[in-house]
Amino acid sequence: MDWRQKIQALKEEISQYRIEKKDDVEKFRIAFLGTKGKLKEAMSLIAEVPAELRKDFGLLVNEVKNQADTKWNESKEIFEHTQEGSQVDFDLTAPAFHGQVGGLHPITKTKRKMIDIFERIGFTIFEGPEIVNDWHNFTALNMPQDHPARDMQDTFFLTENLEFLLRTHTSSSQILALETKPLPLRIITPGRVYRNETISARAHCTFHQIEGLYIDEGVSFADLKQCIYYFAKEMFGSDNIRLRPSYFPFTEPSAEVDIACFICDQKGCSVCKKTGWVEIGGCGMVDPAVLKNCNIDTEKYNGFAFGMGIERIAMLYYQINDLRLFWQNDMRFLKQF
Ligand code: 2U9
Repeated sequence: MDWRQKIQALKEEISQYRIEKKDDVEKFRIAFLGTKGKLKEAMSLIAEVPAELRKDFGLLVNEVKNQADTKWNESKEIFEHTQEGSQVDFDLTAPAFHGQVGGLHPITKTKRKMIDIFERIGFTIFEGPEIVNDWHNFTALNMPQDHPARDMQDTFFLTENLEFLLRTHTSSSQILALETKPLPLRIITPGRVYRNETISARAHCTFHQIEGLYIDEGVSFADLKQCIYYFAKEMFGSDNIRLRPSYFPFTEPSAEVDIACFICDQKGCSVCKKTGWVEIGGCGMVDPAVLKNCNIDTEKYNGFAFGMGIERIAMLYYQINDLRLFWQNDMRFLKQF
């Protein structure tokens, strides 16, 4: 054994030494730190060390001395109040077991990642209540009385008169912000929403959305497009997206946003249903009727809005094919994130 191996062995011996009762503390000191102890012995190894390595030797011996000092001091503290000779049946100087720590749910992780992206371009978070009235969820959003989303079958109404309900989208929070916050306004509204759907691999009665709203003077569709491009690039690493004309009562013009399928590289797969494109959300210029409902001067202000389902983004990001997995709390699934 050369000097390095001998010091290494001493290090190991110190760490393995079991101090189980008060007497062992003094025994440990004598064995390692005493005037005839093993550290003194180790120091005499210097005779074997070539001159150019003596600095390394000094550092190593010092490290071992500190290790022995720490173990001795900690043990002294532990056994300070115990009787001479009293014994415990476990090693109080052994390193502590740190146990298992939990992790964040994939929906929380996706939500935080999405929020980070929008915060970087000036959006701030606005959170509204989950129980809302008809005005905030439907009427102010230009949804006529006969709009299908108002159907009793689709919405969880809370009162017989259909006045209060569980929000079906976070747009209700956007209305609240428009009514209460000064302009210009640039907000995102992350949160849970409720729809009376049959639970399947693709639908659930509750899910999460992030909607965005930007109201200022002279906002253009090009601003909206850049915002969506930025999100797609930051979230999925690609801004190969397309906007498909669509219809929503609260935006005009409206569009659905698709991203080029990165799972099959647009060759056609089950995720993009062989179309090469996957939908990630919807957007549009806020309909002036909605702004008027919130007493906003539409001669001066206009803006854009967008909406996305967090589960949908998480499914694409992590390549998960069944929405129900998010709710089952199966550790085999959750441990993967
Ligand atoms: C105000 C004005 C306009 C929010 C918008 C969408 C388009 C949209 C869906 C995406 C997937 C809902 O979760 S989803 O099913 N959303 O397509 N949402 S524009 O428009 C607003 C919101 C508030 C005052």
